[in-house]
Amino acid sequence: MARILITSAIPYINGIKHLGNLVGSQLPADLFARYMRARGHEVMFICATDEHGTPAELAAAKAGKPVEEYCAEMHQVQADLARGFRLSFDHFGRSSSQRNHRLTQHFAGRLAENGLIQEVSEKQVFSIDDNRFLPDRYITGTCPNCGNTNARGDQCEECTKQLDPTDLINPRSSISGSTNLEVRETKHLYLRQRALKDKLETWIDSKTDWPVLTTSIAKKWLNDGDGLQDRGITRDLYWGIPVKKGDAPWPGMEGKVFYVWFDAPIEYIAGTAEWADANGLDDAAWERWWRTDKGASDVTYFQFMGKDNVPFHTLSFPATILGSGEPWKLVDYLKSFNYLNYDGGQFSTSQGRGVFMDQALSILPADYWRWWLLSHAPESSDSEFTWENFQASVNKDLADVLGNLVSRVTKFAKSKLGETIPAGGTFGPQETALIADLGARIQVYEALMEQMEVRKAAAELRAIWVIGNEYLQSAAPWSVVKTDPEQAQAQVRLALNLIRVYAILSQPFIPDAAATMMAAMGSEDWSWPADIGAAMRALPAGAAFSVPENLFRKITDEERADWQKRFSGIRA
Ligand code: B3M
Ligand code: ZN
Repeated sequence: MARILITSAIPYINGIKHLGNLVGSQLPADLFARYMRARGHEVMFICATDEHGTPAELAAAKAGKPVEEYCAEMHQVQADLARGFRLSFDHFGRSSSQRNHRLTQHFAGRLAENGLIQEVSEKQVFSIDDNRFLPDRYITGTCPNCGNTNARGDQCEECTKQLDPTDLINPRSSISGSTNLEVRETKHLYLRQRALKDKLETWIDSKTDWPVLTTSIAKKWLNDGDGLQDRGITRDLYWGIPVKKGDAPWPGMEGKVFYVWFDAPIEYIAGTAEWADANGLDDAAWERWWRTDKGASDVTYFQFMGKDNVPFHTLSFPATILGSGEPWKLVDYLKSFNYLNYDGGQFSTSQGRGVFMDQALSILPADYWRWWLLSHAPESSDSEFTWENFQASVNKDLADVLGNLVSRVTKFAKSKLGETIPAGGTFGPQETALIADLGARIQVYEALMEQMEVRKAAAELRAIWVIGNEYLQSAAPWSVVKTDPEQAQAQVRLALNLIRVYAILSQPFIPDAAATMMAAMGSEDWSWPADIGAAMRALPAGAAFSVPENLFRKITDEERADWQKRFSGIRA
């Protein structure tokens, strides 16, 4: 049994996430966490809301609420939606927690002791009309790297380059749109990433098994232009973690807060500490996941995120960890995703374009979305959500292939052989062949799940469902029952066992349907079918089973057209 730490990029607090956000981090992380638990490993799966910085302040101002109140409310909304999508976090924390305050201040203190913090008196953009500094997202302009005219002061989302507000061409205030800006002097802390370049490079070079998408982005920014840049880690903002050196005040930095991207990844650690607190456990309980001197040396750590988050996780956060000089766990494997597009354009939170998590659950249960999103995860390239494709996948994969098998088998068994697992007959060559085929395919499925090849794993799972249908089609117990009732009993017994095995294999993708299938088979035995021959004989003859409610319904053409229209515009 291995110990597996999994974190998903923590979603910004500013509003409900769209399906593109979901499939880029939280959902595949959940798939992996569920699979690893199903294999009997000890899993710690952490996510949180990212509550600081300009996104939070801007959204709270727009909602007309104090930022603390806005964050508390939105955290609850996001936590409820996560539950709705069956995201199985061990803890869903808040980056504004006291745990994160203390840890962030601790890391800053350590970095300062190690000579890796520089106090810089620098020029920042000040908006005369807004009467304030414009850090990060408070400023918009043209990216000097790729020409995107809507780049924000901290990063260009088009080309992923990390930026400083003063890098932008034709800058304007994100609050008022004003271009009446001037540059003023203010003091800030810089993390001396340059001094850590060699360490970072050696570490990244050691990650030979990382996906190309991840390492290419990391290398690009490591060697960009004149190399890795030192980064400002403080801001002139009200909302955030006050700048302190550990527990001590930081002279000259009064009234300033840490930059959101400095404290956000530290929340992965703080979130685990919040988990311990919430469960009445001591510090040792979370430290054994994070401190290699306190038990974490046998932990394997996986991160999941969209590609725009990769530079922060391959350079900035590791710089914090390495620079601390303390034995904190570094990521072992970083799985990143491209973008999911929406019906001929982009999903966009700022423009309200696409389908958002609350809207999705209001029209169909979580499993329908989980299946489509995961089976179309934007891995090797961007992918696109269209309503036609969604309808086709749900109707074919879920309703025709899996749902139909379950309902056909259980209904036939009940009407012809009664409501218990039939005892008669023995498995013949056809059954033996199916079991062998299943065993081979399950091995492929396991390998793909372990490699986090999400789309390919979904395709393999679907293939596993298909061979069950093919078996039924050719075995045809509904005909055999007339001539050889014993043989029909063996066939049905096999098919009912198959439903249980499908529940176990499918659970990471479609947990609700899997639970329904398992309950219908009258079993609670979720143990992984490592020995498929035994697993296909697991249900005791004579035990009761039931016919489940229809597992999946089909999406009609009218519904598809209706939703397409309803979600074509811009969310109010
Ligand atoms: N909140 C960006 C995002 O939601 C950011 C991720 C933080 S991960 C530490 O895409
Ligand atoms: Zn750019």
